[in-house]
Amino acid sequence: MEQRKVVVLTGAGISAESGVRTFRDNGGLWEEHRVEDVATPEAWRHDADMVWRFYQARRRQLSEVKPNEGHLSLFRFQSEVEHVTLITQNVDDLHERAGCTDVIHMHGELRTLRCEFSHEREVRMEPSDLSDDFAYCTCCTHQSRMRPDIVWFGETPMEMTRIIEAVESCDLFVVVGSSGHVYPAAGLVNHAKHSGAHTVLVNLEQPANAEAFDEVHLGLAGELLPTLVSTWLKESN
Ligand code: BV8
Repeated sequence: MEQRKVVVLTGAGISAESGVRTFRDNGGLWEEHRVEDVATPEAWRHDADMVWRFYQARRRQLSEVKPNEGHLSLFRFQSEVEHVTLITQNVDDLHERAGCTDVIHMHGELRTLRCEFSHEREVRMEPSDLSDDFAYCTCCTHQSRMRPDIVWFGETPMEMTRIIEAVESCDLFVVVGSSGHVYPAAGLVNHAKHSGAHTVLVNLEQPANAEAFDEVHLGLAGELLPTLVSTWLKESN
């Protein structure tokens, strides 16, 4: 039997049990900041220092958190089934640290910074890169300031062509830990359904786009995913 093609899309909820704050839960990241004050190009133009400090604090936090059972279950899934495309809205590196490869970070990454002049990106996680002072590129003759390598509101998500291709050709589409508020990520389930995929949601509570899913599992990703992945592995092999 031809192996199933699987796409998994994760959101902040899969990193919550690792101690990475989500966006819209109580105590979430956005509670201290209005989204439009921080995660937009306008905010960067208006008050780069404040935006920089917001992201530097989250970049420094990466060394304090580690993958949880949810990340490790998805690694097991990706390592045992040939066609698993892992797309994440998250900007942390916990999927990679759990062993996953070729992770599509559609909203960017905290590990890398982007030169404002050349738009080249490089991993910059040395201690000297993590202070509240701006970082400067190594690609230009006259060093340019670097910006967070993050997709802000109003900016185009990364690798959308590849994402749409994968979502429209998969048999199983799984979303883990997302509130379904942010587009185009929250609309990917509709592309999957339209193409005939079976759609599954694993989330702590009903998200905004719950009605789009064939199957809904409410609970903690770290508790639900180990069993669900075992079920999906049996179905796939
Ligand atoms: C774009 C930056 C054009 C990085 C982020 C009006 C209507 C509809 C759309 C729009 C509109 N006006 C503007 C838009 C577009 C806009 C948008 O969607 N706005 C929303 C707010 C209305 N989108 C954009 O601007 C995007 N760009 O549209 O460009 C385009 C379109 C198509 C093709 C080409 C071009 C850019 C969006 C990216 C913005 N950047 N982040 C950063 O700072 O981190 S978005 C931000 O929210 C994060 O990246 C995060 O990924 C994303 C979504 O949040 P979630 O991951 O879902 O997290 P959240 O806290 O919301 O939910 C967590 C969930 O987990 C909860 O449900 C909770 O119950 C659950 N949970 C918690 N703990 C657990 C758990 N589940 C399981 N286990 C647990 N333990």
